Amino acid sequence: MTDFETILIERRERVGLITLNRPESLNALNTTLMTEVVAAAGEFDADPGIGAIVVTGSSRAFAAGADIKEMAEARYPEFYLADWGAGWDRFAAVRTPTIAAVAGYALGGGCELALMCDIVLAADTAVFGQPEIKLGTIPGLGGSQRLTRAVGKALAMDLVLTGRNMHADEALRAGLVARVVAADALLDEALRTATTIASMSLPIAMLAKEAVNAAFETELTAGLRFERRVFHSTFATRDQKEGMRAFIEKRAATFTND
Ligand code: CO8
Repeated sequence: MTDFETILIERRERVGLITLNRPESLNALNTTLMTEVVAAAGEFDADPGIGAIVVTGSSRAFAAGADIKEMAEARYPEFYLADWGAGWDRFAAVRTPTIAAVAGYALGGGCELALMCDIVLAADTAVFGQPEIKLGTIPGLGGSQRLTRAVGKALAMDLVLTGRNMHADEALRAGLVARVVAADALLDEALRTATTIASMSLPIAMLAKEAVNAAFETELTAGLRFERRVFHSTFATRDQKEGMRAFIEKRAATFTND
């Protein structure tokens, strides 16, 4: 895999690990980092040997937001013409299941990057927030959209309008986070969860992800119909046969992504 400047990449058996690595700026999301995360996630996504992707930061910060120093003097026409930030859509569109392992600050674009992932696991040190309003701007990578769908209007408005921080326990209660663990157990927990997901049939996991995501984009009747069609389609795979036969024969299933 390509050498990167702002991230570290590892492959742990069937799990791809992306570690944001700009410690001097608390992993602020600059254009290079965006390009590199999108490239690394794209390479993992194209590799059927990878069944889940974990994105993490440091113990101090998952990411403290978009890089304020990079964008401070930008003006509307250049941002608009470049459709600045749109590259992150390619990360959000990755089909392989993704897990954000969040310790420390996940603010602004950092919180939004976590929300682009399928599962957010948090250390008890994690702090989430959308402080953009304090900088004279608003969230631009999903903080008004994915956050609102994750936690509801009341809390999203509270966070986006006051710019206050939310600790891990509140994020757990609000439904932004799936699980909170001790900080020193975070990466192990994320890798364990990713390994579990990666032990499933990859095409079935991708279909499951697509079906859950459809709940955010369709009304209920269309979503239920989509789910049923996808459920039916799983019966076209050998992995469905293997999974059900293994259950009946009281043995562990061996999936082949077929
Ligand atoms: N951008 C650039 N540099 C940063 C950022 C950032 N977001 N956050 C921290 N840094 C830098 C600091 O400037 C400092 O650098 P230096 O040592 O050179 O001064 C270094 O990281 C360490 O930071 P602090 O000294 O401030 O560390 P503290 O422990 O005192 O404070 C905080 C930590 C509370 C996290 C503090 O750094 C902070 O408030 N950071 C900014 C948080 C923020 O406002 N984030 C939102 C940014 S805007 C955004 O994310 C918009 C996303 C939408 C993108 C739209 C695309 C279309």
